[in-house]
Amino acid sequence: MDQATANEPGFRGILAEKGTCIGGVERRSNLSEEEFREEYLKPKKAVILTDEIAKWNASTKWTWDYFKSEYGDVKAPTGITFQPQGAMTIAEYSDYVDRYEQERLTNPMDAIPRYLEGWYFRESHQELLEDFQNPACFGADWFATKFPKRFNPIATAIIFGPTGSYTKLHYDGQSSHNWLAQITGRKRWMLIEAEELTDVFKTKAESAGTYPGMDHPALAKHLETHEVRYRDCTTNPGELLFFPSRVYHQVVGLEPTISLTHNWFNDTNARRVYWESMLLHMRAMFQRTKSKRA
Ligand SMILES: O=C(O)CCC(=O)C(=O)O
Ligand SMILES: [Fe+2]
Repeated sequence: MDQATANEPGFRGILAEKGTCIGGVERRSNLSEEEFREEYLKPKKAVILTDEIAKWNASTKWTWDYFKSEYGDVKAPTGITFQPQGAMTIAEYSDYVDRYEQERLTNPMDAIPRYLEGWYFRESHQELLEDFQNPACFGADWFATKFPKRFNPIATAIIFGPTGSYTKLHYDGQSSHNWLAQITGRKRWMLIEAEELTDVFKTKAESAGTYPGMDHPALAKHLETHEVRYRDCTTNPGELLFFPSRVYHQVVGLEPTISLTHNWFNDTNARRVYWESMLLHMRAMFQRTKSKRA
């Protein structure tokens, strides 16, 4: 199993202390669509692809210096474990990360750093789409091929963070599948199947991270009488992690990192995605009507 080697605020959580680690995540290369489907997608199992990113322009092009020089003026939101901290330009954020890393070396810090948790560039900077491809073994992404365009969450984002930047336990919106490409730096992951936590996080909002992460009192209580099993893995530069719909994940950067994340779906999670998208749409409509009436 991968060993932690750096400052890891995210892993001081109660699950690391009281949960049960059941191993890492398999690394595979050269997977066919059929193999991926049978061995990972259908059994709802995570996998790390080791030979995908090397095929992309992004593997050599997407560096801190590249984004700073070519996209330095672009503004993106920053946050600390989903709490918004305001927008910064990529150049400002890159300088912030440099300073943070300097200070971290001379003055060990407990504070969780600001994280550029998602630059959703897909519509505003379409040229970046040339620098990567959907892994062929995943097959079609139904958000692109079968979903009404106006409801498409367009959930493709570049994430930048320093050592110790951290995303608290959640699973991804609309119960989509996810892949995350580790372009630079390493991240450590804790992955937990939703069934392990159904008695803990009761609402959709809680599952999506609108709660105090592992500090949720229901989790501490649950762990007194139940085993919660998790997987522990590290994504290295050049590796792409797939994890299926409704897998909780908690993530921490072991170094400064650049990652690309994408949410997708197909026949295996279509029902959930359509259902949740409809609920989201109805909720938004209801809010709009309510605010008009107010
Ligand atoms: O990389 C991270 O910190 C979080 C990534 C994540 O939650 C995702 O890609 O769904
Ligand atoms: Fe996520």
